[in-house]
Amino acid sequence: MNSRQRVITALQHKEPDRIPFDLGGTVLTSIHVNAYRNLRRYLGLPELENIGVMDVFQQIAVVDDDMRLKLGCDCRNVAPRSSATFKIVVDEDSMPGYRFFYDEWRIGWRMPKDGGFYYDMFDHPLAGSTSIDDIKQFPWPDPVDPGRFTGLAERARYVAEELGEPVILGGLAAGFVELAAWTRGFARFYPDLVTNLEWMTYLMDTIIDLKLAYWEIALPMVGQYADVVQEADDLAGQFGLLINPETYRKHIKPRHKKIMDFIKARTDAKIFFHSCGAIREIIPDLIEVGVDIINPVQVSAVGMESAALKRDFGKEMTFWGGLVDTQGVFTSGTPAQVREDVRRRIDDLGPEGGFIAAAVHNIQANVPPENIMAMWETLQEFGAYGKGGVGQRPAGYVPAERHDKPVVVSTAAAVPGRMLTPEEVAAMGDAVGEAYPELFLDMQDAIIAGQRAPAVAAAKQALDEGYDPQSVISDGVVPAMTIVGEKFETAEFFLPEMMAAALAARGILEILRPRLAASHAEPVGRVVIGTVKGDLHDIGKNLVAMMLEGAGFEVVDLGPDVPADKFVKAIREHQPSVVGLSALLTTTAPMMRVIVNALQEAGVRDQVKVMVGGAAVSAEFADEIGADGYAPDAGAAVRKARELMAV
Ligand code: B1M
Repeated sequence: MNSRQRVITALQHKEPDRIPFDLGGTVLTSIHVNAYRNLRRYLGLPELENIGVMDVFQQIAVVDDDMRLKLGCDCRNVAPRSSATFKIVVDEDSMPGYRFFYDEWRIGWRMPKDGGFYYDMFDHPLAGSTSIDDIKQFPWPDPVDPGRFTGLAERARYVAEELGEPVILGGLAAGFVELAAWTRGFARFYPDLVTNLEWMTYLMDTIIDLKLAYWEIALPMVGQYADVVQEADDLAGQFGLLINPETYRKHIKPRHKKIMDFIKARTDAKIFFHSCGAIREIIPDLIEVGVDIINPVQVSAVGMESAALKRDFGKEMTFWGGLVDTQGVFTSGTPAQVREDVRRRIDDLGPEGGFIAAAVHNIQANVPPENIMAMWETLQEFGAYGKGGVGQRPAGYVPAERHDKPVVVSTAAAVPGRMLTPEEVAAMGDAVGEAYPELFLDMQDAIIAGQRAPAVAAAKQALDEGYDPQSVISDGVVPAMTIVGEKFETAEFFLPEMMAAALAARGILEILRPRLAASHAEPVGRVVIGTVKGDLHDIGKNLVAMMLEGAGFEVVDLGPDVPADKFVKAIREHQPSVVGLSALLTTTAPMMRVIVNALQEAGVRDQVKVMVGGAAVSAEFADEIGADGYAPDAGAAVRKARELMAV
């Protein structure tokens, strides 16, 4: 059985000779250049002067043939080339501390020269756009530029016929939701789904047209050789979907269906769909629109337990990924723990085919080669089908111990979901004190609904009527944002609703700020916050900052990618009570320890409480690095900051 037959059999939900293994078959199942270099050394493969880069943005390696042979990699990527008219030019000089470039979508990407692992977005071309004309006039890339298709058909034939490997056909670019978020910027994209929907859907449809134009040429060109076709869209975070499932079903799913139908009408290839995070809730929707394969199967996210996924969706969905918990044992465990985890995933996902083994997402820069080989060796040992193989354990077999990263889910009580009416408040008598005036209830409702203009208008009216700025905060913004936080924690609100509300609250705070300064009103406390060096994930950190502001804290936001010395400087300059550190990556969480130590060395540690949060950290980790507190989400962060202030 060659690799192509092995993969095709698994995709048909049948058992091949062994579970197919993917390293380097897609830009989402490969390995960071640093980890690749270490692995080559560890395996005694020749040092390469230049490691080929398969994807500049993520800095992932081309897996060379000697490595492919050694590890028996079954999958190979056949991707379009870049257009004939566009070439990435990296500028090493114009931005202090960074090297950067613009891609053909006019998105700016940069990487710190010192210690950077990836290129990250810093400039979003449609961030300032207000009209649909901007979208119409935007210089979009040409999806059918002949340069993209040069040699594509021949490469596909060669891979399938000469190499006997499956053809995994790459798309034009990322998914339409992702590209909309990247061209608009995350900070605008999510609220736009609530408050600027017409503009946003126009943008999404424009991007879809480009994608379809590409598939229109690529699919017939590759023809019968295409085994798998890739699409993507990051729809979830650690704890659940990033957008409300109803919003997904109303505005995103029909568009996904349009793309999948278009592809299915032109090829028999299976559709591979990448979405990070906790997507369980919409897996039935993905099946319905025609997705055959999901990746990366983020087994440590909520609801993504591997055995349950297989039980519930294994007949229709192939799992491509999920071989090892990359947010836990793969990076920080021992090889023995990796073995146990991998063996368990083989048992969970392997039976009856429908499983292509790959780490969850690209192997990150700091994964030790010993752990990579422990993953691979375990797959060799237990990944064969047939007698004594996958799912056929000898009598007395004890399933591997579970090493899932502990996930803290909020236990906050459910809230009524709306403000009490003045009558209801009055009926409660002394129990709740005075009822909010009608105007404040309107202000709260507007904030909760993410309507910035009416929220700000109500705040202005309150000031005109003689209310002081402090009471606009304490009786308007704070109660509204408390409800918003609770709705987010109880999964009634998702990122778009939460960010729209936070922007409305921010609008009010902007008009209050000069008045508060003039009246010398004291904030509840001051927080310096930032995402740690090397980490560009700032959506969660921004939410935490907005919620803290909404709760009356003064927030000094240092942004993403913040080194230790910048935190020290900010503490000296702003004298905060709390310093907040956020990290989403297992490669950057250790930076928190560096920062805590740096505060100690600089003699400012005793002046502040350190609060940490983000998907890469936990309460145990906070204890371990000597932080004072951990919060799992934005609402909890406000409570924790208050608690730390009170101590
Ligand atoms: Co990236 N990414 N990403 N990503 N990304 C993750 C984190 C990942 C888990 C996906 C996966 O494996 N399937 C993975 C990390 C794996 C690991 O560490 N082992 C990953 C990776 C690998 C990467 C890249 C390397 C490659 C890639 O492109 N995927 C690259 C690295 C970039 C870099 O940082 N240098 C990268 C890039 C990106 C985008 C730029 C595309 C985008 C970020 C955009 C941005 O933030 N401006 C992105 C996204 C969106 C994600 C996922 C899908 C979602 C993250 C998110 O925004 N969640 C994520 C999957 C996941 O989380 N499972 C993933 C929503 C947000 C509201 O939640 O940030 O957790 P969160 O914040 C919460 C809480 O954590 C908490 O409160 C917030 C609100 O409730 N919290 C705090 C956060 N900070 C806090 C601080 C506190 C207290 C609470 O006190 C101070």
